[in-house]
Amino acid sequence: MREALALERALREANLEQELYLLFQPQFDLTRAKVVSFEALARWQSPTLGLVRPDRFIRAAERAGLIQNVTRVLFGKALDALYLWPDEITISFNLSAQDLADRAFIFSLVAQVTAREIAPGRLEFEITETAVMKDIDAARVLLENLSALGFKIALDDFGSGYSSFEYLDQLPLDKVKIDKSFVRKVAQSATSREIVAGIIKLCSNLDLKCVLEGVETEDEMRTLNPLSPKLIQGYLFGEPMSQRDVLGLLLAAE
Ligand code: G
Ligand code: G
Ligand code: G
Ligand code: MN
Ligand code: NA
Repeated sequence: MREALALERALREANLEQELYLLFQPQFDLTRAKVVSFEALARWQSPTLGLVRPDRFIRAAERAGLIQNVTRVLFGKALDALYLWPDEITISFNLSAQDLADRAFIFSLVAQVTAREIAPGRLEFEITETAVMKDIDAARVLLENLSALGFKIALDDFGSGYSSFEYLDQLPLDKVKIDKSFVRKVAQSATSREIVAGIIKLCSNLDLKCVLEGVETEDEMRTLNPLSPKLIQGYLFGEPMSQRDVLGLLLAAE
């Protein structure tokens, strides 16, 4: 509790523009053998607390009523990064439950994209089931608006928590990201293997892209290969990296 309050206080006093930054993790297309996208992953370098991970400070920001400031700053940085990437490379940006609950706020992000003349199709919003669960009708309408504008929508952490197939049916999704806990279990469990194979097949039938998250080793990749995955995000293909490293990687791939 004390720690949580300390976190909120440090966040209130933070210079967000200076202390927040993004790392970018590649999504690799196995069939084309190249990186096609990066997920933006937030970091907070606090002068008092050191490096804080997003699973701690995003929730703290929500409690402190600061999440919109945090998201606005991060989104600006995501657009800065994207601006320097080749047109065919896209970026995924995570939205929190509170971000998604405020329609006007989401449209202020859209306005940032429009003002900078960035094609909406280069941006994918990652949402989680917990974020849409509270009011699925409101979430659906908002996501349909974003989708109609050309933005892509990905359902994150699929298979964990309160996963429901209803979301696949109700939401205008472009992509499903299979939670890394599944990839971890595939080597040990025939059941997990069948579940992952089933989700990949289902996505294919529904015309949804499907990303396997958290692939760390060649061994895991060998176990996964028979399931014909197309998109991978995991340490084996690249850890979250700085914009400088992204640009180096993209240049080397040309
Ligand atoms: O990169 P890392 O493993 O520390 O990320 C932990 C969690 O934080 C992930 O579930 C990710 O979705 C979330 N996260 C990372 N960056 C952001 C962000 O910019 N906004 C929000 N809302 N969540 C983020
Ligand atoms: O597109 P325009 O002619 O307004 O760009 C003017 C200058 O500002 C260009 O040199 C361009 O590099 C820079 N610029 C415009 N928008 C962005 C952006 O979103 N991110 C970054 N990093 N630079 C931008
Ligand atoms: O938003 P989401 O929860 O999907 O964020 C992805 C998280 O997973 C990030 O925090 C990222 O650092 C982490 N991650 C990405 N690839 C791997 C991996 O191969 N192994 C593990 N353990 N974590 C990963
Ligand atoms: Mn994510
Ligand atoms: Na995930």
